[in-house]
Amino acid sequence: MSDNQPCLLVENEGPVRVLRMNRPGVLNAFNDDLLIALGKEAKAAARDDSVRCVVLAAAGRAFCAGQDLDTVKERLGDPNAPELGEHLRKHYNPLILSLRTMEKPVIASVNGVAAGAGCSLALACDMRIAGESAGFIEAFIKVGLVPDSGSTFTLPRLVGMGRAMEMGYTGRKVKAGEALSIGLVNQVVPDSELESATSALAGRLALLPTRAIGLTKRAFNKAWNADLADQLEYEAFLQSTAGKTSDHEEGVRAFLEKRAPQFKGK
Ligand code: T3D
Repeated sequence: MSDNQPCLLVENEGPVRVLRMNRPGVLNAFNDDLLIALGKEAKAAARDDSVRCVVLAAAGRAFCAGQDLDTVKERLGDPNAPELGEHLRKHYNPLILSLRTMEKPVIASVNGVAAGAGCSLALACDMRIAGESAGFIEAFIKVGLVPDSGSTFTLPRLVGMGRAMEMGYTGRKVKAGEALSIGLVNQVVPDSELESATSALAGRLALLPTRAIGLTKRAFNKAWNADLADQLEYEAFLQSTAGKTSDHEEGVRAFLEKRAPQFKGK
């Protein structure tokens, strides 16, 4: 909670579920309440068939400043405090896995700085749309830690190992323009247009064949570690499933009847 406000706001825009982090006074740094709420709502959105796109967004001038360092201060010197690895296993890792495996599109709407695990959270989403004042900081090194919450996995796959190592070693801020040029974000828009541009993108994605998007996500996830023969076989397996969906039938009929398709996500 911040000032008796919920630390996470859950908003529905038709088939789009917006999960908005709401601790603006500390740049939406993660305390346990926020991590638990995000983990719970990510799972709920994944299960809810009426939700066809999920947006992670944030209140105030930043996206998320990573782990709340005030809670870390409380742990310093306390031999009974939860060990960092255990804290990751309990809270961060399940959240990142939920986002990466959820069979619907997940967008990060990055309104300002995304630092440490906040940067990892944005990287775990399927796409990133950023305001001009957004910045990405692998801040872990500044507090003597290693990138976690999936950054060592997602970052080199997005920008290449050399750039990922530079970001991880130095913790320098990559601003929105550079982030776009190196493939870290999909789109940069003026800050004042971030909400409307995010809604437009999410709304478009939510009207597409959601089952096929979910299967596409599975295929891309597996391809990151697969060999070609295995991946070809996996594509064939997934296509058998996609080919049985009503959205596939609707897409083909709409094409032949020269009309816009009405996908239902089934
Ligand atoms: O614990 C585990 O389980 C391990 C997991 C670790 C994962 C991690 O995320 S480690 C990395 C933690 N995050 C950081 O190290 C980032 C710390 N923050 C910053 O470096 C800067 O705040 C930013 C670069 C993000 C933004 O700078 P700036 O100048 O725009 O804002 P600011 O003035 O520094 O911050 C504004 C307020 O937010 C300020 O509070 P105040 O002075 O107004 O009362 C600041 O203390 C607070 N804040 C910012 N980040 C955090 C924070 N408070 C607690 N924890 C934070 N991470």
